[in-house]
Amino acid sequence: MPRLLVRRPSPRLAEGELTHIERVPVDADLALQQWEQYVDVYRSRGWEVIDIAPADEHADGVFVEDAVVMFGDVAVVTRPGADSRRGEIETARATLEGAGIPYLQIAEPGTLDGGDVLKVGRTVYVGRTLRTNDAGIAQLGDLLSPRGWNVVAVPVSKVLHLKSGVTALPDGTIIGYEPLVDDPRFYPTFEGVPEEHGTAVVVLDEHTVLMSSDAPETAERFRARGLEVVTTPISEFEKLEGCVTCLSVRVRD
Ligand code: CIR
Repeated sequence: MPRLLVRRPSPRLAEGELTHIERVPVDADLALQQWEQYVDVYRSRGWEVIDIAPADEHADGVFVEDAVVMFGDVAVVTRPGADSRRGEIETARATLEGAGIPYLQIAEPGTLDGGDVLKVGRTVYVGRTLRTNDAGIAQLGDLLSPRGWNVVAVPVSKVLHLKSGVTALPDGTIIGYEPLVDDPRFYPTFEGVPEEHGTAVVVLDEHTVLMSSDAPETAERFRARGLEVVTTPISEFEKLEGCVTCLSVRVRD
């Protein structure tokens, strides 16, 4: 059974980091409701949900993808690039230990946010951003090459994380909203989408993707390709530069 690691939003969510967008008020109750709906999408499809211990002192702790990335059945625990987020990894590590998931660790001076990591087959694109530095990318390469993964660094300057700009469909097509992508030529199969919030999809299975309900035209386009598209509202997280990928870590069988 696939497993999903999540962490409930902190009551301080509205104080989360912002880099590329203006701060607007966040509705904490609505955020909690949206988070519960997001988790239910997976639960109703048979995923086992594992809660990482709350870390309410970390406003951005709900964005667990930044702390842990899965590579097959091994996890990499990151060293988040923002000082305010570095403490999130302790509880994440404890959860991995409790769940019996082996992990590797990014260490100083490396920094890496999981939002900068996009896996397509055995290729691992890693965004070089304000959060992920060259040492972090080099360490990831050293950890993963012996395990058969090919790490490719890509420039990202217009959005917070690589996956704020591009993600991949089940067939490996890389999709992105072009105004937010530094250079689509880095990706062998790039296809543009018409909406900013249409850039992020989570592959639920070979035929199904999960995406924000704020990109209806993009959802229609994916349906026209024969995909099942599940949408969920995540407006309160989008106000903090979060997207549909970053609210969970997917541990697949
Ligand atoms: C941050 O700036 O770290 C949070 N406000 C948003 C993190 C979103 N994470 C992601 O896209 N992987």
